[in-house]
Amino acid sequence: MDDEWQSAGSENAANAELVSSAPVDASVDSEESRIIFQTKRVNLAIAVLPNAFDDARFHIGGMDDPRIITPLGSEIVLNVYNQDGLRSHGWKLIRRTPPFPSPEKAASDPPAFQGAEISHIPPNEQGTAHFIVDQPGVYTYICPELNDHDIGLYGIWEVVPGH
Ligand SMILES: [Cu+2]
Repeated sequence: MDDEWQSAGSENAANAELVSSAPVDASVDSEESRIIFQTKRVNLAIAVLPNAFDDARFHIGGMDDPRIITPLGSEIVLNVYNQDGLRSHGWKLIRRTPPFPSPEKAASDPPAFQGAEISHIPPNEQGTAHFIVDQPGVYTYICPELNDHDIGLYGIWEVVPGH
């Protein structure tokens, strides 16, 4: 555990680079703030970055809370790096889309797909989720931890039938 802590600095720098560049096998449309995957194996690195006023954002492919588009049936491997040094965060994909009736309601929704959830990531730690998007539709990725902020932290995830 001690070794892990000591290397956390350089690891975080490498992770920062990972989330600033375009994911493999995806096209990044920064004007529309969206990332479009063409293949059915999706590897996605997400950083949670702190904002002022106790807020945070999901940083992906150099964008904040972008729309993510994946083909139906894709197998997703997601790594979430909590780079907020003060607060715990999490990640969850839900069926509900904004506007949300209340942050609590959205946070307590079940994950849209089995495994599409990382409930608790302490400061400077990371979590992994592995799931298959086997139903087309429009979903929302959120932070389910409400101790520190409102539901401002979210983005849209679209699952589209293959071409
Ligand atoms: Cu959070």
